[in-house]
Amino acid sequence: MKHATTASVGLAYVGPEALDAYLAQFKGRVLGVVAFGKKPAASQADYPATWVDMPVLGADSVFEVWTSSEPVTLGHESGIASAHNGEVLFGCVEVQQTAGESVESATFRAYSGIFDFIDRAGYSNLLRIWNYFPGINTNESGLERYRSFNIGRHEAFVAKGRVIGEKSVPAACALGSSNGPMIVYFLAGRQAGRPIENPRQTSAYNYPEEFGPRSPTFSRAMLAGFEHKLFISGTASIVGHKTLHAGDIAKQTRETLANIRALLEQASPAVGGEASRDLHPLLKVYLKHAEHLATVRAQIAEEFGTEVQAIYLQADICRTDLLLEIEGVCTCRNEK
Ligand code: 3EB
Repeated sequence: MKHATTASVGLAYVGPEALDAYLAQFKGRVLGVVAFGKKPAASQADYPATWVDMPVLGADSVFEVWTSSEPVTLGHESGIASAHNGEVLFGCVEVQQTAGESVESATFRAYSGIFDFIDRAGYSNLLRIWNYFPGINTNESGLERYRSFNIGRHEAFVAKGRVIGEKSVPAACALGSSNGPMIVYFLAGRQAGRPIENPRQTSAYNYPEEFGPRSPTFSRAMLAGFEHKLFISGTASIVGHKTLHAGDIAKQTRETLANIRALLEQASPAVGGEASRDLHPLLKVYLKHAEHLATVRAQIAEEFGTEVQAIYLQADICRTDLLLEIEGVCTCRNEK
């Protein structure tokens, strides 16, 4: 791949004690900050910032910090706080479900607003999107909230002229938070990325109807041009379209890591043939049960080494038989 790109994007998971110093290094170049765990003190942040009410395992809180190699331009419109650097735009939005409103409708509103905004801003390619909302497995008016979310998301893609399929669905994840509004944040590019599917798994947009009236709209991974970032979607113990190893955390972890390994293998020719074992993803691990932390941490260290950077959060997963989900971000240094 050849890239005319100059601006690049950085990611770090930073503890509260180190946050101020870290941000000071990136003055004017912070794309966005997402807090997890304990609610952060109100700040007059001059960058997009949001908070997800989701417990961090082994710490009170952690901050996901997206930075830019170039100065960013800030924006705030249609409820979307944003920052962009000429190559990529970070945006975040808090979505309030109004009284009597379905998750489907709130999601449709949020996604339609995001598509309108990124189209106007000139960053029309959604690359990676994170979705967090409470009660993801709860039934509401006869439908699970995750399934209702999937309908609203799908309908917004269609309404805003996005073709659903290989070329134009972002990498994503959707997890259950403890409380609060739906939080959606995203990275969008001036250039399209390259979506990557997993040969071990049915593409999510082709899931059979037993998983809901509308399929989830995401790719398994997305390779973006700016400094060769590989965004690995939330990945779980699914082979084909079926959940495997219900009730067994060790086996689900092994299967999930096999899926991530398969995605790294798929991506490696596209990143200049960098061997998959040379790709070191930063990981964000969601566990349904806090008591599984030690088991999962040990298996991740076995797969990626003890130096692996990973944060652990406690979340509901979108299928009730899944005990964990893992997402990742890799920076691939080789160029072709
Ligand atoms: C799966 O593979 C597990 O709905 O955006 C993973 C990543 C999952 C993203 C989403 C859901 C989503 O189907 C769940």
